[in-house]
Amino acid sequence: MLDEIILAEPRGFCAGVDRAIEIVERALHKFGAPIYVRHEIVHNTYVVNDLKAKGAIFIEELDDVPPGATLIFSAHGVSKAVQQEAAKRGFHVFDATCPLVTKVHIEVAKLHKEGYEFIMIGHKGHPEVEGTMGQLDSGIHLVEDVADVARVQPAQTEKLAVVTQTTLSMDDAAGILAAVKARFPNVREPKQQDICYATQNRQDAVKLLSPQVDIVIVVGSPTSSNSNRLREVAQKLGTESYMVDNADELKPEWFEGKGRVGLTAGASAPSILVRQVVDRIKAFGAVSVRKMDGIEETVKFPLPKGLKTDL
Ligand code: 2E4
Ligand code: SF4
Repeated sequence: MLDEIILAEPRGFCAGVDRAIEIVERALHKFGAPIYVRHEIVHNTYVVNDLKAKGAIFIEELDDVPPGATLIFSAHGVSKAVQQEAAKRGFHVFDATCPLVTKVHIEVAKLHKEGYEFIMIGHKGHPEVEGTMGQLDSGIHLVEDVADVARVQPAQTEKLAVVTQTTLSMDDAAGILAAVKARFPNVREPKQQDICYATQNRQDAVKLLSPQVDIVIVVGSPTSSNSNRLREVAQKLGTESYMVDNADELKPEWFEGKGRVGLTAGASAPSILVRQVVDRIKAFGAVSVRKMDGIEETVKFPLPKGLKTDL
């Protein structure tokens, strides 16, 4: 019989997502609609639809942005080529790239000047990977798994550094990094690893939660890397786990024969969706809701110049 819902702590919005959404909202308020956004500001259907309704237009190609428009880069970051093209076309640009992604970009630029080549651990085709790899014309080699590490062919191995996507599985990344270090023993690692605090905290919370429950539900959109990783963390611990974009995707049969339900949300999933999911699981029979103990996040990033004044 369905009994308790246990909420992972922390879950949901991180500081980078808070900031990115606020940049779009403030730009809409200050300059009026339309505001163009390159790529989904964060990978969440609800967030994107909400901003569309307020006057944001989401595009992938700068060709689709009219002259003189205000353009915002998504939280995942952009390549140098996109940055330069936007400047050349004279758009009024605000950069909503998460500062923790920008930190990786800066590290790449700095080490490149010192003559380094890079192994990047990440998922091919993800916009953050395209943005980070696009900080240089060449010299960043992408590895997605341990098998890729055996295949990668840097031009030299004296000056080789590792960078990663910010939202990887901590455990998968550790395994791939070990393979990189085994093949290239003098590879340089980031002082503080690139997987961000929010990714780590949400995965750690799911690790604590999973053994206490019969099923884990992750609120997140299919394109969200960090949300997918949360579902995998629970699954790898042997707990049945599903990711849903909204409450309507919950299937009653998932909860048959289950007692406790663990619930978390990716860094891009708003709390309103979590509340709706809680209500739906209660309608299926859950009787109580409890928050897990967990660390409190206090990270906050400043807004860009030009959007700081109060709404
Ligand atoms: C930028 C960097 O990267 P992911 O697919 O997890 O992005 P999402 O938009 O779901 O989450 C916010 C975000 C943005 C995370 N890291
Ligand atoms: Fe930034 Fe991490 Fe949030 Fe991504 S998940 S937006 S890197 S704080």
